[in-house]
Formats: sequence, structure tokens, C-alpha cells
Amino acid sequence: TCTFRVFTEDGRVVRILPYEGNLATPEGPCIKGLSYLEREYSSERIINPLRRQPDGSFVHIGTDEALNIIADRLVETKVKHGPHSVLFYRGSGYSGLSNDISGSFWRLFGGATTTYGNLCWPAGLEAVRLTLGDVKHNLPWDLANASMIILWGKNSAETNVQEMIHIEKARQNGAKLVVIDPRRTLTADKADMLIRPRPGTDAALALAMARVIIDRGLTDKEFISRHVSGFGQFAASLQITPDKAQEITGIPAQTIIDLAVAAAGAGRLTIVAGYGFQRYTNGGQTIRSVLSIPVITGMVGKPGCGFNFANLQSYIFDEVKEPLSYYPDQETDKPFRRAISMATFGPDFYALGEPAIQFAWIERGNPVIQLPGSNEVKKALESVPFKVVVEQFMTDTAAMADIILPAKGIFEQADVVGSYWNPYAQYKPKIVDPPGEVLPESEIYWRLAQRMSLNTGEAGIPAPGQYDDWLRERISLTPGFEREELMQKPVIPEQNEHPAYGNMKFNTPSGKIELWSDRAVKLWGTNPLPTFEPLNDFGEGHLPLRLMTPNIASRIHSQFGNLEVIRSVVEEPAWEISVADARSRDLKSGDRIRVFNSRGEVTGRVSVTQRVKSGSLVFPNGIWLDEGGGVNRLIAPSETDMGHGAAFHNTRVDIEKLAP
Ligand SMILES: Nc1nc2c(c(=O)[nH]1)N[C@H]1C(S)=C(S)[C@@H](COP(=O)(O)OP(=O)(O)OC[C@H]3O[C@@H](n4cnc5c(=O)[nH]c(N)nc54)[C@H](O)[C@@H]3O)O[C@H]1N2
Ligand SMILES: Nc1nc2c(c(=O)[nH]1)N[C@H]1C(S)=C(S)[C@@H](COP(=O)(O)OP(=O)(O)OC[C@H]3O[C@@H](n4cnc5c(=O)[nH]c(N)nc54)[C@H](O)[C@@H]3O)O[C@H]1N2
Ligand SMILES: [Mo]
Repeated sequence: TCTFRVFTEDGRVVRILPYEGNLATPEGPCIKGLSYLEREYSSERIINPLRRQPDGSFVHIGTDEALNIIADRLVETKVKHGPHSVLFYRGSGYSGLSNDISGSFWRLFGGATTTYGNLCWPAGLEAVRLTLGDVKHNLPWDLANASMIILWGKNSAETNVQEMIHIEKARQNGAKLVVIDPRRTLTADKADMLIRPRPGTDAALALAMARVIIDRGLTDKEFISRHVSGFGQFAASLQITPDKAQEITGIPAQTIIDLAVAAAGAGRLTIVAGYGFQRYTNGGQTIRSVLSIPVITGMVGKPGCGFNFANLQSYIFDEVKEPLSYYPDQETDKPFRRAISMATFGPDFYALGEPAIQFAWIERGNPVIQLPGSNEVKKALESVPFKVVVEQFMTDTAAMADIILPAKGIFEQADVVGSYWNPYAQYKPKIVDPPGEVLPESEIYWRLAQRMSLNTGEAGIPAPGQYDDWLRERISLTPGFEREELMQKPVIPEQNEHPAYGNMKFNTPSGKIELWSDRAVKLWGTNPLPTFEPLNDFGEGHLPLRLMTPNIASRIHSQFGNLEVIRSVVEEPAWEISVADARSRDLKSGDRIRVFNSRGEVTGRVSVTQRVKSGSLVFPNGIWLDEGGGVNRLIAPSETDMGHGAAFHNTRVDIEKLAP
């Protein structure tokens, strides 16, 4: 969702340059954005339909043949086993308004089994929604107005490089930057102060800070009395002293006190919270605990202040909101779907009962390596008699397909995209024709529907020549901007509120900021107040190392790592271990290890580093199986405390040195 200029010559993309008009991303794309040039024309890109042979290899087949086989199989499956015997799985690999059409097709088909929840951020989304009523924050460049920024479990230097531009501005204006992360990340290298809690203990740190702030009378009393509900109960519940928090988090009590006092006195404090630390069984409660700090100090609804978790204000087109649809019982979906949780896909798949899954359709995702419990996921998918994967490259998931349909690239279809961080809604024109026999999903679905005599007109699935009209109409129906303006440049919708919550209206049951939340109890069975909940490690608490699987600069999850330009500048990923843990195991950088627990094992090379805390082992997610990746084989299928997220980081492992 960065904006950039793309130049073509003779119908080919030849150059990508910055676009200064997007104030959030003015300096241009990172290496991933630039690599779209290679990605578009990569010789490894799948550009024709492929069919699996009995010996496991793939052969090219024509589009008509592929679609005929799929349509026949879909009809047959529905007649014999009912629509719920078809699984529709979509990942987060592409977000655009056009995704709407997938949903329309599967409704038209008569329903399907699909997924609810989300691998990414829902515990935090839910925590913010319960507390503030909506999920939004100030404009990204408003960070420059902060006098103190805490990057709490966010590694912006790798996962949101554009944010660093605005953080740098704040620092030039004199702001202090604090990073709270168990790892010494590239982001931490830029900070005034790095605080390294034990993984999964941030709620104890935050609640001890809240106690210090309250004990010392550093709260904003007027703000609290006017806008906050549950403050009295919250204050009375705070049992964790700085000393106690030191025991839990490993951070010296005096540091906790100093940080609390500095945060309360900052004047303009922005806490930017990442996603890594809500991927625990206590993730939602942890986000609520951290959010209590700006709430009790009155740092909400003002410039330079706030809690930046996600800003969904540019998600004005419904289906761009797709990741949010995590309630299994959503009214619109009731008649249509049977659903299983993404986070517990393997066990849920086997618990489905009748009808069992006979046909799987997978698009925009790589579940074989990105879902927790991936050994079970793979086995579950292996048991499905027929699988279609819509993909650009031969991923670990595509390799399991019976038929692969080639997927569109980002330059090949017009669309509208929103962002979960920058405030712009953006129109993206089509600028090149797809290569080979690539069809956008909208057209794949339309052609399939024709073959199955389904009424696409009624369902709102546009015929290939009518896609642009469909998109224009959808844009026109959405209030907040002029259609022609959106088609020219990124637009901040009129309804964007800045500063976020500036009108002090909170969309909660009480109309106030809720430290006490009855909804948290009702929806998720948690404590009504923010609390520290020790981690549940699924019977593996005795294993010595906590496994952390963060994101890295050169990839988006499992994407981009196959491109030459990326490979030319990035070292092979290694298993990072602390000096102390390496020494006690007689390991040095480059040694081969086996990493294991009761779920599975992975082998690779270690890198001994000061960047990792003792007691943890770090390897990025998104690495393909043949590159030595697949960390999710070690991770239990399990949900976060709220939002149906995945508790990836509740994982403990042991390691063993292997012969070189
Ligand atoms: N280059 C790049 N950018 C990306 C992505 C990518 O894959 N690559 N992915 C995109 C997506 S989909 C997402 S969700 C975001 C994720 O963006 P981030 O939230 O920044 O990334 P993560 O690596 O998930 O987690 C951030 C940090 O949380 C830390 N962490 C883990 N456990 C704890 C803990 O208990 N306490 C604290 N305080 N910190 C902890 C990790 O060490 C890590 O450095 O990035 C987006 N941007
Ligand atoms: N262990 C561990 N696992 C994690 C995480 C973690 O922190 N630790 N993070 C989780 C998070 S935050 C996320 S968001 C998920 C991401 O996991 P996924 O949702 O599976 O996303 P990606 O790995 O980015 O894969 C997306 C795929 O979509 C394809 N694609 C791109 N554009 C299109 C298109 O237009 N059409 C189609 N059909 N396909 C397209 C790409 O080629 C790519 O193969 O991973 C999760 N998994
Ligand atoms: Mo994500």
C-alpha cells in the first residue's frame, strides 16, 4: 500500500520510482517494492494452468481444459456431497476490492466451508476495539509531533520502513525513542533506550508502569473523569509492583519506574504497538494492558499522542476489510458457510464431521507453511481428493495442487486498495496485460460460473469486459471522495478523523474509553480488566528455549524470497541463539542443529548473536521448506485469548548439535 510511480515501455514495466504525493510513503518503496519489476517477469512465474500427473510432476494444460475439469469437479462434488464439502481458503497475499468477487462466487455456488479468524493481528484489533470502540490512530506523519515514542514490540526498521521516516523527523525535533523488544532489532539500533522483557510478559511491565503512574499522582484526572470508564476498579486491581514486575519480566524495577515517570511526563506520548507480542495466548489482554498507559495519562485524541496499533480509517470499501471478518457467526454468512478457525486449522479440519472436504480451493495464501501446526495442515490437505491453487509461483502449497491456475500480478488488473497504517484509499490502474494465460480471479470465477450455468449477473460477478464498470460503480457508491479524484491520486477519505478520537466520542457500550469491559467477558471470557496472564505452553514448559518467528525486511512472509534481486542482497536465514545458550551447548556460528519438540523438527545452521536474549531461539517465518524453513511445523495450532488469532509464540523447543 505504498504509492509508487511505475513506468512502462512497449507494454512492459521498466522502472519504479518514488511518488512524493503520498505523505506516508514519500521516499519510495523498499527493496520488495522495487523487486516487483523482477517479480512480474520472473522466469519462475507460473503463467499457464498446470495439471498434476500421476507421477507428481506438472504439465501445462490449456485454460479451457483446466476450467472444464474444475467446473465438472465442482458440480459433481456439490451434487454428491453438498456445497460444504468444498473448502475455500484465502490468505493475505493480496488485498483489493476485487477480492469481493471470490465471496460472491462461493455464495452463488451455494456456500462452502471456509475459515474464520486471522493469522495476523486480531487479538490486538479486538483489544483496541473493546477499549476505544474503533481501531484507528493519528496520521503517520503526526509522529513527528510526539515528544516520546515507544515502539512496543514493533520492528519498524524491517516491517514498516516508511514509519522510520516519521520517527526520524520526531527525533530531529527532540523526541525520545524507546524500543521494547526481547530482541535487539535493527529498530532498536536507532533507539535512545532498549528494554528487553522476557517474551510474553509485557502486560506485567505495563501494569506495573500504570501502578507507578497512579501511585505518584501522574494521571490526567480531568481526562479520566470525563472520558474513562472503570478507572477506579482498574486502579484497585493493580497488584504488580515494580519489584514483582522485575521478577516476571527480567527488567530492573528502577528502569520500570523511570520509564513510567518519563512516559507520564512526556506531554505528547505515542505508543506504536506491533503485532508480534499479541501472538500469544495472553495477547489481547497484553494489548489492553499497554493501552491503559495512554488512557490514564490522557494521551488520546491529541496531536503527537495516541496508541498506534492499526488505522482502519481507509478501509472504506467493505471487502478491503476482509481480514476483519473474524466472527464465525456473521449474519451475512450464516446461510452460506461452515467455518473452521485458521489458527487451529488442522484439528478443526478433522473435527468437521459430514460432509468431509472433497475439494479445496486456495488463493492468495501459502497455508502449508504459514499456518501453525503445519504438519497437520499438510496432512489434512493431502487427504483432500482434489485441490485447486491460484498462485504466481511454485510455493509449498501450490506444489500440492491437482490444478494450479496462474495468478495475476499487481500491475495486471485495476483495483482499489486501503491500508492498515496509512490513511489513503488508492486506485491502482491496470498498466500491463497479464503474461501467458494468466487471468485475474474475477475472470476465473466468471468463466467457471458460465460453465456451471450459474447466474453471474444476479450475483454481481462482472463479465470480463465489464470489470472496469463494476469497479467504477463500487467506487461511486462509496461516500467520502470524488471518484475522478480517486482515479488520479491517493485520497484521504473525508471521514478520516485526525487526531483520531479528537471528538472524544468512543464507540463502546458506555460511550467512554473502557478499562473495564463487560464485552471482554461476554465475548471472550477474559477478565473485565486488563491483566497479566502467564503463558500456557501446551505441556512443553520444560523445554529450554522459546521459539520466536518474526518477519524480516526482505520478504512479506513467504513472498519475495525466491527473487534474484532479493537473494543477491540477503544472507541465508539462520537460527539465532544467544552467546550464553550457544556456549553452554558448545555451539558456534555455522554449526548445524536439529530443532525439535513434540510437534516436529527442523534442521539448519546457527548464528550466535548478542541480538537474542538467552532462553530464546529466533528464526523468521515465511522461509520455504526447500530453503530450510517451515518453522510452523514446531508450532501448536492454538488461538489467542481474543479475536481468534494464532498464538505462534507460545512455542518451546529444544536443540541438538548435528555433525557438520
Ligand atoms: N519487510 C516486511 N514487512 C512486513 C511484513 C514482512 O513479512 N516483511 N509483514 C507485514 C505483516 S502481514 C505484519 S503482521 C507486520 C508485522 O510487523 P511487526 O509487528 O513489526 O513484526 P513482527 O516481526 O511480527 O513482531 C515485531 C517484534 O515483536 C517482537 N516480540 C515478540 N515477542 C514479544 C514480546 O513478548 N514482547 C515484546 N515487547 N516484543 C515481542 C519480535 O522480536 C519482533 O521484533 O509487518 C508487515 N510488514
Ligand atoms: N510462525 C509464524 N507464522 C506466521 C507468522 C508469524 O509471525 N510466525 N505471521 C503470520 C502473519 S502476520 C501473516 S499475515 C501470515 C501470512 O501468510 P499468508 O496469508 O499465507 O501470506 P503469504 O505468505 O504472504 O503468501 C501469499 C501468497 O499469495 C500469492 N499472491 C500474491 N498476489 C496474489 C493474487 O493476486 N492472487 C493470488 N491468488 N495469489 C496471490 C503470493 O504469491 C504468495 O504465495 O503468516 C502468518 N504466519
Ligand atoms: Mo500479518
